Amino acid sequence: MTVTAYLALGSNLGDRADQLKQAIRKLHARPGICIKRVSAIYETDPVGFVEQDAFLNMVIAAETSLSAEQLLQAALSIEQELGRVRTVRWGPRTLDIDLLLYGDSCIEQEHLRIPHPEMTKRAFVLIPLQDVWSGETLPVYNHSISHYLSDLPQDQKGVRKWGTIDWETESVPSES
Ligand code: PH2
Ligand code: MG
Ligand code: MG
Repeated sequence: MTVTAYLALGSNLGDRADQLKQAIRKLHARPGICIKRVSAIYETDPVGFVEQDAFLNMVIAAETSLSAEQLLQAALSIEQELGRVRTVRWGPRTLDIDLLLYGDSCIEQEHLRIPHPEMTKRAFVLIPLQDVWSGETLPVYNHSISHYLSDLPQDQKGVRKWGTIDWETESVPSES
């Protein structure tokens, strides 16, 4: 049995676009994870801890035979492989991978909450999610993406299209 999961990627330290690309390639290379759709890349003003550089954010849709917990572990280990060091909460990071949706599951565990509890408040998630979302209302939340976007104050948008990523055809950066 496979499930469609949606993951949010973000980076604001180092070679941001390359780290996003490597993250997608590493996810796709894992057994049980198949990347189906990727959004455009957006440059976004930092939210929360604002004294940091702009992020690149995107959202990907993956088909997976992994459990949500296994998918989370895969995401965390890829964050580590790409040099993530956790210092300031919400602070600068080479790569952040957040699980947004896992089919229409609702999961409430200490380290794993799905749907992501903040996703409908963040334009840097909702705008790229629109690129890859094929449904109508979001599971559990039960409203459309545009409903939540129109609820956000204008000054919280701060999301500009930056480019697109060609993760399938470019060669894998060497890992020596
Ligand atoms: N991630 C955060 C905190 N703030 N701001 C933007 N623009 N993009 C992010 O991915 C982001 C953030 C915590 O994960
Ligand atoms: Mg995050
Ligand atoms: Mg995270």
